[in-house]
Amino acid sequence: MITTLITGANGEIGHSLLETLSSQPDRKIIALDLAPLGDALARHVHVHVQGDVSDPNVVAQLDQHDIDEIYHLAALLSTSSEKNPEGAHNVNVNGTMGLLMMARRIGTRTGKAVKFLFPSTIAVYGMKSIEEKNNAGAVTEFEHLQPTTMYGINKVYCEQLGAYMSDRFGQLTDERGAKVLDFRALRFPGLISATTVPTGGTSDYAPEMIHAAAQGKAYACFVRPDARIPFMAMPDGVKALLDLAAAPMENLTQRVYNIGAFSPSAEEIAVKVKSAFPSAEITYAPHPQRQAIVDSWCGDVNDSAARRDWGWTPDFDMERAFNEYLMPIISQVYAG
Ligand code: AKB
Repeated sequence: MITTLITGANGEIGHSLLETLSSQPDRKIIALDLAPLGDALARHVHVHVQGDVSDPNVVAQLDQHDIDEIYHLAALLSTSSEKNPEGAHNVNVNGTMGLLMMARRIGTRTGKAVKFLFPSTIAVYGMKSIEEKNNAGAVTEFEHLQPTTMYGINKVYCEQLGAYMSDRFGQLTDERGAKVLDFRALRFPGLISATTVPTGGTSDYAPEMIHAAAQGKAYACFVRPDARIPFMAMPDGVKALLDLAAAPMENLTQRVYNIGAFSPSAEEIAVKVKSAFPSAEITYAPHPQRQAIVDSWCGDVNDSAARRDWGWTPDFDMERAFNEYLMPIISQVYAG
């Protein structure tokens, strides 16, 4: 039996991950979220803790379980974090630190390394100008790490915190010399789900545009037509988390991995949306702050380390994401 904790279980990735994990045998799932879980999610979960990940009382409740792996998805996304930087720091940094300490305690108690899967983001990159962004091309994990947002700063720090705790602190303080914490991070692009719409992110214009068109609603895109960042279909995001979790430790040459799928401009997304929904009404009303955030993120990622170390390859390029995942499912969602 594998005991798995999912924080932020009610969020977009949480929904898809829970559905996928629940079909696997011998899994005890503990879900943490601020909000109650809907009936559809609750039936996949063995223990539901409702509360804030940065609350020590909540962590104390979770600590009672001998957890084998943690998918720490709870976070304030980029636009929400700009509006509430202190709250973002509390959830994104203090919440992560509390869970890392808990993982270390559990690993020490059980004598087994707790796997800690951390979704990081392309928000860790910080391009100073469009020229720098265009010249950078597909960035590796180690360049342009000067984020301009609270969220990006929180995430790049927690990547390093997790790596440090895992490589040094986790081992040195365990009397048996055993490894007690196994931290692994993925830098996610903007994720697009057919069944849920994100809130509080800055890559939200792509899913918002698609879901608006599917409902016959007009959409004013909050970035310029030429804005370009990497995106990925949600099933590939979940696959990446599970594949990284399953990779043998000895194959991993780094703690943090880029993963890529496709990198369209907002206009290229709009063209695809209009070909699927010919009556879609899409206009552009760039929001200065949100546009600046998207301009600061990379236009593409180099994910060759993930491909080499744990066999990462996306199932969905843009064509397949639209034709075989988004369009068939989204039409059903709104028809229902
Ligand atoms: C956001 O827009 O904040 C997120 C992200 C790219 O990490 N979707």
